[in-house]
Amino acid sequence: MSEHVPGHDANCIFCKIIAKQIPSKVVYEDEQVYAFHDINPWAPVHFLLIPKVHIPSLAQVGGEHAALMGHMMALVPQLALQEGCNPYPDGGYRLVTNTGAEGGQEVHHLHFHVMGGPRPWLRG
Ligand code: DGP
Repeated sequence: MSEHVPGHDANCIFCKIIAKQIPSKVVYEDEQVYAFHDINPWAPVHFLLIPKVHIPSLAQVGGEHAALMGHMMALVPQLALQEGCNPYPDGGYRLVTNTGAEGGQEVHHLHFHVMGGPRPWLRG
């Protein structure tokens, strides 16, 4: 039997990763967010940064999430360097959030892909 936890979707794979019901390679964790290596990396550095609260996608983000979004954006440059992306401007990284079916979203828990490292890997 599973207890209902506010902000947690028991059927969501990323909520299960946050709850440590599915193993992942952690990059960073605090009370609000979790970051972990993508299981299918497209780049030498590829991790996902997600809020712990279940938000299906960027389409559901509103003003009430401003502080959380600011926290996540401020973490991106710090975690990118921590994970081995080279410094701006000769290095850098790509930040992507796929949103909805036409945006190519497969996992419906908001996530930011952070991808970088030496080329060639960049598409488009
Ligand atoms: P998107 O298309 O933006 O929804 O990408 C979802 C990403 O999530 C995809 O790059 C693969 C990754 N992913 C899916 N399932 C798992 C998992 O169980 N563990 C990890 N580490 N990554 C996963």
